[in-house]
Amino acid sequence: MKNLKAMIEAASTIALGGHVRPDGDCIGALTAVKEYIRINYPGKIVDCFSENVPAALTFLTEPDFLCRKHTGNYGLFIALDCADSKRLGQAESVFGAAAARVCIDHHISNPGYAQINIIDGAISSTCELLCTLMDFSKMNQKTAISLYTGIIHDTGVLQYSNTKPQTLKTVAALLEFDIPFSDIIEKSFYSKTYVQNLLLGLSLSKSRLVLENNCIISMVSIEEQAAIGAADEDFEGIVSQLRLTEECQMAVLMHESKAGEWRVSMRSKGKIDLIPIAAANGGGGHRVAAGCTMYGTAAVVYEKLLKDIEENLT
Ligand SMILES: [Mn+2]
Repeated sequence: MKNLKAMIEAASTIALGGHVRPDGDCIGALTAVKEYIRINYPGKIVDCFSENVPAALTFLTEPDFLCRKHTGNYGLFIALDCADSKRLGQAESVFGAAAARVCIDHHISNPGYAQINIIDGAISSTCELLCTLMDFSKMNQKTAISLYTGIIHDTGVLQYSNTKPQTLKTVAALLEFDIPFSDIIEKSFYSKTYVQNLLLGLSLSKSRLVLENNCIISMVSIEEQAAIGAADEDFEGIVSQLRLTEECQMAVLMHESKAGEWRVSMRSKGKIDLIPIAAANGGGGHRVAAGCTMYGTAAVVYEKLLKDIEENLT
């Protein structure tokens, strides 16, 4: 950790980046680190690289949060919540060009692609991991809100099996900052727009139980998505609803983001390990939450994925 502190101190320009299709943990980690550096290391330039922030998380960000144009190479790049440098998306080249590189992550599949890798595959979230690296006495409420949001999102509001006694102790320490936790949960986790609810209804009504009820799967085409005016990020949370289906062991949501390009989100109740299924299709994630992108017609990607799942049923 001393190394990380020394690296931050040594760099005058710092870039932060997270994974493509950013979620609550990713945006929470970016905004928390940005704010923590801003208040504790005055004078540093900190630029954040990410795809667009989902609407439900914009309460964490300022309008100029994302770096649209940068000049020169950074003294330090800190990759957050990102298991693979390729998943940094457009920031991958910025990462590669930085003088020093750090990765802070909790994905078990992370090979450690930076110079300093702080990776804990057993911890709930990158935001919980950041809490072990940050000095709470040097944190402000804004930082605490970001970290809390990340932990809440990756634990499904402290519900998933990755929630440990230490997670709750960390959350208790964050609540000491008098953060509006009820509002954060409702606004960022449960609240849905009308279009998002329509999309949820469509996804549920199109779902099928397959593989002797082990798996529930739903596919939404780009035409169906367009017909209700939904965007890619409106699919957030739908696979978790599918996973609640009593009969199944795992849930899959496939949606076509471009013609012939399918984004696949998977959730398991624990028995089925999703990592090999995602890895077989160039994706990654965790044992109980993973994803990948597949290419082809609906019928082709459906058959291929079902075969991969079947091979990994125990
Ligand atoms: Mn995460």
